[in-house]
Amino acid sequence: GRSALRVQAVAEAERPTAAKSSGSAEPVTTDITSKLKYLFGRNGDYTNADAYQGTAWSVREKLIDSFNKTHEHWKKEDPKFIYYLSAEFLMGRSLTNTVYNLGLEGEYGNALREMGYHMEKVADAERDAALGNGGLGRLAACFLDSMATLDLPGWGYGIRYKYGMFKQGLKDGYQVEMPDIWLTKGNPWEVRRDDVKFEVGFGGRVERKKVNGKEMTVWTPSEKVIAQAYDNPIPGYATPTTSNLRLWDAVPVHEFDLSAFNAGDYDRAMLERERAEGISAVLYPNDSTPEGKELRLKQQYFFVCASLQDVMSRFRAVHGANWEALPEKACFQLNDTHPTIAVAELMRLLVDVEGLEWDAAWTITTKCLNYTNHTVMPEALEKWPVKVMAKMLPRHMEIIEVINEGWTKWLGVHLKDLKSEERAKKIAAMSIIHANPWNADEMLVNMAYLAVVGSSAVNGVAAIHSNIVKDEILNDFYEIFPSKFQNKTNGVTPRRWLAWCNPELAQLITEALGSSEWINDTEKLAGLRAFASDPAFQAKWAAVKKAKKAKLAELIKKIHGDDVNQNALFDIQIKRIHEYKRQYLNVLSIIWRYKQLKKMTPEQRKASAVPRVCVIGGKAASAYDMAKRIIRLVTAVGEVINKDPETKDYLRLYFLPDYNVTLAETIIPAAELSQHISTAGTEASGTSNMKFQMNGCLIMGTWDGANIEIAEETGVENVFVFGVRAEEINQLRKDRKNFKTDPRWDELMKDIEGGMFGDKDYFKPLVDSVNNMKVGNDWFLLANDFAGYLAAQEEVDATYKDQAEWLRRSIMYTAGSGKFSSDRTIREYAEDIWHVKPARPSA
Ligand code: Z15
Repeated sequence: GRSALRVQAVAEAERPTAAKSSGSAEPVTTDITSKLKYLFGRNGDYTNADAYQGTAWSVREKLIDSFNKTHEHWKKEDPKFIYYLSAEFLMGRSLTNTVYNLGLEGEYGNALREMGYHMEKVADAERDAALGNGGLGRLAACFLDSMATLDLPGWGYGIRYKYGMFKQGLKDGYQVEMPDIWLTKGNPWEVRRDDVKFEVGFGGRVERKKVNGKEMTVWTPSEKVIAQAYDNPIPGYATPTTSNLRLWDAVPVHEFDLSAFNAGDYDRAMLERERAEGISAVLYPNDSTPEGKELRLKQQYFFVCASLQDVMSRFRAVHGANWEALPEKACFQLNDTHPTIAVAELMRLLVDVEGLEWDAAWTITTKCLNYTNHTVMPEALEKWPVKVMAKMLPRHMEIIEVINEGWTKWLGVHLKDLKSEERAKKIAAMSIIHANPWNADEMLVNMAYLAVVGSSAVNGVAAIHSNIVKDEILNDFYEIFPSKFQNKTNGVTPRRWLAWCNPELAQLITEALGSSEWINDTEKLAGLRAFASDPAFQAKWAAVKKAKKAKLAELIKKIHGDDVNQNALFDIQIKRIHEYKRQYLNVLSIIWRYKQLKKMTPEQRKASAVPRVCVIGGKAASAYDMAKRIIRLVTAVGEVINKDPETKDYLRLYFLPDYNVTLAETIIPAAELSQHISTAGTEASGTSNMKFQMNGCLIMGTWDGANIEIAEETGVENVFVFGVRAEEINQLRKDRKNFKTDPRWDELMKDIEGGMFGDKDYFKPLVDSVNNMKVGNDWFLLANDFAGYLAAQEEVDATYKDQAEWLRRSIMYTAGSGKFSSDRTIREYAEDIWHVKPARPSA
């Protein structure tokens, strides 16, 4: 709203180099109406959706000007580039982010107002670019924002999915999935590059041939597609730098198979098109647990192959075939194992296509690549059957076999001091290719092992996670290459996740700190600590939270038709639905709260109950049956408690459907308590925890992922911490059968089983999954953490009753969030792993 403009006006005045605008509306209104006229054939009487299109296509031109300037500069300077390879980029909306990052809110805000529109409502017409599932994809988007803001020469590379993350609806309380048809109205934020196309092959055969007297390997694919580039300019904040996210679309090599078409065989003519387009058609909706579908491997190879060819062709245009120098000009970050086929592809391009010797190519490859691990759960680690890979990528399978031979041979020498039996065991355990532990006949390619062997640096995404990577899942590798392993604690962009989504709070912070420099120097937020106990400041802080809660209440009303008590504690858990994230545990505590309220007299409730509005949101992967049951449990419990006249003033539970980036931008500023309650050692980092922290939301959390570092920065005493520690997990799992459940737990299980929330047959597997104390059951140890969780919830109530203390903590959260800017994370990657330096174009 308006205060965003004021914040921005301050930022703009202080901005060192950003192009400053007069804020005059006239040329902008003319431009917007001209876009509507000539691009859309419209003449006056525009809806908000029209105004969005006109504004977006107008802003696009400023963005492209900035993009062109930046790339001219980078072309001239020829700095080293970082290429962030990721199967997912969860960008969300672009209009306001672009306007604010470019410092154009004066001009565009005024122009729209003059035309009778509000930026906020106009921006609401934009659809999210949802080319990602959750944390990993959104992290990539935050990283692009920070890379551009820090003037780092760097691009993202990924897939232009025609259909992004499915839209989630509810039908009778059950999740329904609908396709995300996001491109139908055109996309002003992309530029198709008709001159940037590469061929990508699949299948076929591999032969040895003499080429110009040299023995070469020649791969003849049986299937080919074209990767067509689309550029998505990424504006930095308070800098003239606009970088790029290049996404590949798959198109057929021949528009139609003409001979088939002529012969009237239309089906066959269409086949090639369908096959090609299928590759970039849809994002797989799995977060953390991959689906081993062949098409997924095809997607991975498709974008990696196109991206590497693209980078190499640009390098060649400047440096010729001097490939030894490639690592001085380019490095690649593998976002999880999804792009790991890059190890084999870079080898293929260097050896088979460029004719380098194997060893020289291997040196270049390992210097150029780095790998980020995002999960330690064994079922989540990608492994492709050798059979599948050999058929789809026969040459790559050969290359991986040769890499593995070299690797295991090297290990044999390196481990020569071990007894031969031990040595053999260790080598088998570290082999990139190994048998499927559940099916000895099937051989698998372990993508994490391939990534580690093929990379210079390997990192985890929070301190505890990086330690688990080193001490457990990749421990054998760590012992051999200790210096390869690093930690890079995740971060989020403070632009989208504080300044732009919560302009009221941003303005208050700017007033208190006397400058808006915190927007790209978040360590300055520490200055808020001085105000944490100041009653006048607390009152202003509370007023902002209240206004944001009112907005969320409006949304709940729109979706569920209910008015909620805006003085209630707003308690939020939004994230992908997964057993390890334990939304189920949250629901159990809500049921317990409900039962306690029911036992109280109206007077007792009035005197002592702390009213709560609980919100849960998140998508379940289409094939994740247990996650879908959890969603149904949430909605079923909500149906009972929200209309119970005895308790509805004190407790509500709402499931907000279709949780996405845009919804998060409304929910997070309104949250007072957020839940990050994964079983210790399972959540690699979490990133929404950082967004909540920035917005002054208190955290209820386990000692897991980045929660730990957030608690350290905020003051552990200000965080509601509960639950077992990661070091205890293995033993607790072994001791399962001796575990005595809490009587309150037993009662709740009986309630659900007995049909208190209906649907008892549907909920039976949920009860069974946690309630049978044998080894392997309740894998995520809900029962172990249950009592501690309820105790922590009581502490929350007691603290909320003391509003001055609650507000003090809230301010301390924002004040302690400086570390969690993705600017800090990216600076660390740039210095410790990428060795890229800022290259800012002149304004
Ligand atoms: C994903 O979103 C994450 C890990 C994965 O392995 C996949 Cl496939 C998807 C998440 C982690 O679960 C989360 O803890 C982390 O904060 C995020 O990646 C970004 O690192």
